[in-house]
Amino acid sequence: MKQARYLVPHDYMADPSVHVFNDRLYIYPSHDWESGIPENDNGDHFNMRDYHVFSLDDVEHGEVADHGVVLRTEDIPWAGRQLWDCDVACRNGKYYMYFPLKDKNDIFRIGVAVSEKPGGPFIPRENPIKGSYSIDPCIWPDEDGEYYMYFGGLWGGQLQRYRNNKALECADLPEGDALALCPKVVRLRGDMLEFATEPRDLVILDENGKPLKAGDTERRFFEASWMHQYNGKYYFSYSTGDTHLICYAIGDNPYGPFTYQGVILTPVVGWTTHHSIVEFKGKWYLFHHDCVPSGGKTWLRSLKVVELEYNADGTIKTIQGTV
Ligand code: FUB
Repeated sequence: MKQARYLVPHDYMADPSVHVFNDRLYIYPSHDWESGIPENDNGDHFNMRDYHVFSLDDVEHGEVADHGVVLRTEDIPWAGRQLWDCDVACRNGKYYMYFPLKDKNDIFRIGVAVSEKPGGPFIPRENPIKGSYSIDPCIWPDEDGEYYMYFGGLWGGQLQRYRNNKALECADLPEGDALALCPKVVRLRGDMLEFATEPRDLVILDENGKPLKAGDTERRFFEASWMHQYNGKYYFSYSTGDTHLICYAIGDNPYGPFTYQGVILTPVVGWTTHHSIVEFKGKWYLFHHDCVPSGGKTWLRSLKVVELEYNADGTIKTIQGTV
């Protein structure tokens, strides 16, 4: 599959988190729409208000089933605005959706909603996860039986408003030779509803074993965490935001450290780039989005999938964002 396939041509969907549940691929995207809010660096134009779930059993030609609206802001008791990139995990037969949403004070928190089925609907909890902040949760069910959440995002994602899991008086975004802000990793409690511990920094090292610097904007983390495993190694992938790349780093365990490896996806048409990587029926796929169908409107993104390939040494072959 050398040419990417658009998966939901009749609507705008972005930020796909994709998992195999019961031998079927389930896609959990953000749902873009034309809300009329002008574009700015804070991401106010990403004013999403609900989620759909999609599923399919053949990536290249299969029909994409729409499970309909599975969660809406108006059903979330603590909601302010902006449902951004979510993820879903299955534990003990229940499905847990993790979503970033601004609360009534315009602060991003991460909430949980629960379902008996992968296709929802998901019932939200009364309050967000205690101690949660920022955006883009990604859940990794590890072989050790524990579930880990990766999260964080710069600029509109508000990560620069925190240090050591505490809110700052004023946002502080490092620059130049200062160390880059790290994505966060935290183990989830057995009931999947709260953090089991304090979030930790997930450190990304360069080829000399030094943590990436803030000015290294083509390699440092910006948003869109994803985790997968290949040949026993942990692959942490992410967006570099304002340089529009999907990159990856490899580590030996869920906490890292991880060492930067390279670019998975070159820039797509649009501003944001966001992805997930999943193996299905013996092939690996990169799910992502671009703004080609909307004619380049950055807030109206469309879901795509393309095959992903590894080199013999375990590195990933770079995919052109234009295919
Ligand atoms: O969709 C809103 C935000 O845009 C996501 O949370 C980010 O990762 C970026 O794709």
